[in-house]
Amino acid sequence: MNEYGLYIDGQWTAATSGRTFQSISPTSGEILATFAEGDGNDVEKAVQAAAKARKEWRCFPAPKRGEILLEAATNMRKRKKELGEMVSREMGKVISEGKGDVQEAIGFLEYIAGEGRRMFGQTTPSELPGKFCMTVRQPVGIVGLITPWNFPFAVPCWKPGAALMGGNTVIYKPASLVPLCAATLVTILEEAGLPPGVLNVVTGPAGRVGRAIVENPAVEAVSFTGSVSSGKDVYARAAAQIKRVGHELGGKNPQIVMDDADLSLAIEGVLFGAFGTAGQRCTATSRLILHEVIFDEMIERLVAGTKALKIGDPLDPAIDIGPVGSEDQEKKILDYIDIGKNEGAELIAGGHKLTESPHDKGFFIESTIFAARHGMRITTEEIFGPVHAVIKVIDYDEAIRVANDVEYGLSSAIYTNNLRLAHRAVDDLEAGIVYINPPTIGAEVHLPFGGIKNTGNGTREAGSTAIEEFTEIKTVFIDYSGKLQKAQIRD
Ligand code: UN1
Repeated sequence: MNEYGLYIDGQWTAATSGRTFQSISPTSGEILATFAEGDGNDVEKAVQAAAKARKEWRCFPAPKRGEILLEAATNMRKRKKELGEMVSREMGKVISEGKGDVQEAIGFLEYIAGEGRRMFGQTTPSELPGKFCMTVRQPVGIVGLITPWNFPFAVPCWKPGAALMGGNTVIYKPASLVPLCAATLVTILEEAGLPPGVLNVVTGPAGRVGRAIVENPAVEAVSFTGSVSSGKDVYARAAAQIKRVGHELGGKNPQIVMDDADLSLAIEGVLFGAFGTAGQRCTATSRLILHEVIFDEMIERLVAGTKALKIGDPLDPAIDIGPVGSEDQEKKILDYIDIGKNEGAELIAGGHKLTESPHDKGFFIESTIFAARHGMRITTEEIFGPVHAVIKVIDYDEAIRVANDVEYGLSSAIYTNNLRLAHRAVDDLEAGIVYINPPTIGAEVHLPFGGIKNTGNGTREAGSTAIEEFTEIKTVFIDYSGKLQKAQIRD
């Protein structure tokens, strides 16, 4: 069985404590590999390596940084099937989505590699003659990146990809449920030519490794994807040192279906949005908000569609839904199913853990639907699992009011053929992402990704905004007039 150390200064090394942990398949309980369990001492070593590599990487021409990322993308493309299977094995999403995860990583690396030849600043006239004004982008410095387990290749490419492109050196803490995918990504970047010390990986628990990264004074910026409660903790600790933070903290994403919508399309959309990745996406459709006129028909079709979903081994292409990510994850989801029942929501599909063979060795939960009332906990709190709440409304205005009445604002969707309502929804939905007639999942990498309210703090990953999170703007004035000119000083 494979054993992996921490990746510091281009070397795989044991943790200072000598401790290890294992990556375990959520499907079968099989141990996939053993990893070093780092702590604050290891973070300090990683920071020293990042500090040493900083100057060389900063001076490495941006187009050449892009070439390394493009080479990594090309190698991932060649290995897409193998890497997709690794995602399915380690994280549990079905193989089509495992390959989709890898495709998203490839797509983003290809996109961001091109940023090496853009990294645009501004040029603008001066208020004085013989003077020139411009902005240039510079690296932030050493950045800390903390990634989630639900997209083991895609999100780790969004963050390190953009951070490396920006010329930063990186301390990277992958989620402890998917260290094998993280270690594999590192080897791909190393083979593509990333110099030692530029990307340093410290695996281990969030409470020790994550906190040490956030609190290390040499780490100048942090990018974090996770829960609102962890995000608040990261934000507060970083604020004490006036560090820049980029947050993506989840969602409670609604799909509204109006009375004029194409109902077949809306059903297909919600089944994919709610139960794809077993509902374990920040963008998962966790609420279906139905106009009362189409409510009964939609419920009937939704329940039939949900019951037809096949749950099982994510490597089997005939399977629709894999296991949930871990035992803790399973417990949290089953607790929410109890909460839904106790608060009086009507369980209309699923609701149970599957315990018979072939599901007995993994964390399999039936795709679950509640008919609920807005305001119940299952309609406002992020569950991050295959549990979906349906809410009846009387009209567009109530649909929007319900959709917006949560602390999150990541993704949202409306199904309607009414052009006027579609445009109004773009204005009215409080979310970073709005879909008109697709589900809430499936954002494309060349567009900004992120949310408002408690989902985010103003940054956007991916797209043209990705580079903004990881660069500082420097404003430059060049006076070629040969004399002292005083801006603003005049009558
Ligand atoms: C996430 O769930 O953290 O839009 C990311 C989507 C994917 C990314 C999800 N492209 O569903």
